[in-house]
Amino acid sequence: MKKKMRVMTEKPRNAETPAEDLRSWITANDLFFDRNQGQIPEAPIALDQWRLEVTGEVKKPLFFSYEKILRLPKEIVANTLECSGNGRALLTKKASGNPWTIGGVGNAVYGGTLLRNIFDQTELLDTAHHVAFEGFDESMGRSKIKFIRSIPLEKALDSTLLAYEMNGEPLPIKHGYPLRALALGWTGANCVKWLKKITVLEKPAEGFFMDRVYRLFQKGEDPKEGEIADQIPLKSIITHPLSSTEHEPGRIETLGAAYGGENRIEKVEVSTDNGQSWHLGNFIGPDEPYAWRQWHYVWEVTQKGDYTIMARTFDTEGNTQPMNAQWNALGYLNNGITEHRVKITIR
Ligand SMILES: Nc1nc2c(c(=O)[nH]1)N[C@H]1C(S)=C(S)[C@@H](COP(=O)(O)O)O[C@H]1N2
Ligand SMILES: [Mo]
Repeated sequence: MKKKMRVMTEKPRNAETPAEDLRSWITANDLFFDRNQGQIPEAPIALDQWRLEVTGEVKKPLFFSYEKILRLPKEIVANTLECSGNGRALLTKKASGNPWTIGGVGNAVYGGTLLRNIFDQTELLDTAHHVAFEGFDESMGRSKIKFIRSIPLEKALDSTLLAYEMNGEPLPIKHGYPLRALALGWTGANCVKWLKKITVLEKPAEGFFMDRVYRLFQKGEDPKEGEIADQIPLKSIITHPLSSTEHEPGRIETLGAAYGGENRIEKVEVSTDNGQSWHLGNFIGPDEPYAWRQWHYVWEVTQKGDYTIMARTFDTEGNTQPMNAQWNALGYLNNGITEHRVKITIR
């Protein structure tokens, strides 16, 4: 199945899900996008050797065995995970990084325990403000820079899952076996895989993966001054028809997905005339917090010619997507309507 993925780099492995495989509410584990800064562990770590360390601004540092994690209250949560760089290749002005089109996103049902259940077993000190996660994956280059990321304590206590299952299977190796963090509704970089250590901090973690990347800044600006990419922005993708395809006149089933991180999706509108008129799409499939909504719109087309299809979504607070993405040096969070349009021919 791996063959179907669009591989951008093999070492480290970065590959996107083909658009046609984004038409299902659940993205199958084998088809779920791969995003790695370092090496995917070659073999699953022996569970009796694995430990999760919890340390830092806590009254009592803790160690959890896998067994002990399984004994904590279980939660099953649908979550759409997107890489901050998804859509980068669709930007009209080039930005550096992997050339994701729309397939750096997927939706899965994760089983695990809420991070707050871990902290229930110790006491957070008054100085606790951020929570850092460290994986046991090894970096690729000689740099040996560890993938360490932190999130604010509020997010950690409110809606962060430690996941050990993905779509009914043990978390696959490439997605973080045996345990990963999932800051629900936030971009992938906030969701550390192969978790081994959680450190409660006074201030955000520092280092390459906090300060140089996953921040929004312009060329020439200090990355560290840029805002951290946290929540997944409001966005819609079109998964059928695909760009540069030819179709016959008649009924065309327009398909796509809309998502917005922590925000709930209210409606989707579709345009088949390059944004001049908009029609309400219909939702299909489940409606769960943090998960995308699949939609369709049946388009009756009689005239031959070239068409530009666009989609835009609105959340329950009335927010919508920008017509054009807000460009930044590393091309993060592209949710522009124009950038995600699809051009087809009716012949
Ligand atoms: N330990 C570790 N966790 C990590 C990464 C990594 O390189 N190492 N990459 C992050 C990024 S940038 C993304 S987008 C997601 C991708 O998760 P997935 O491989 O399950 O799709 O994992 C995140 N967690
Ligand atoms: Mo990412």
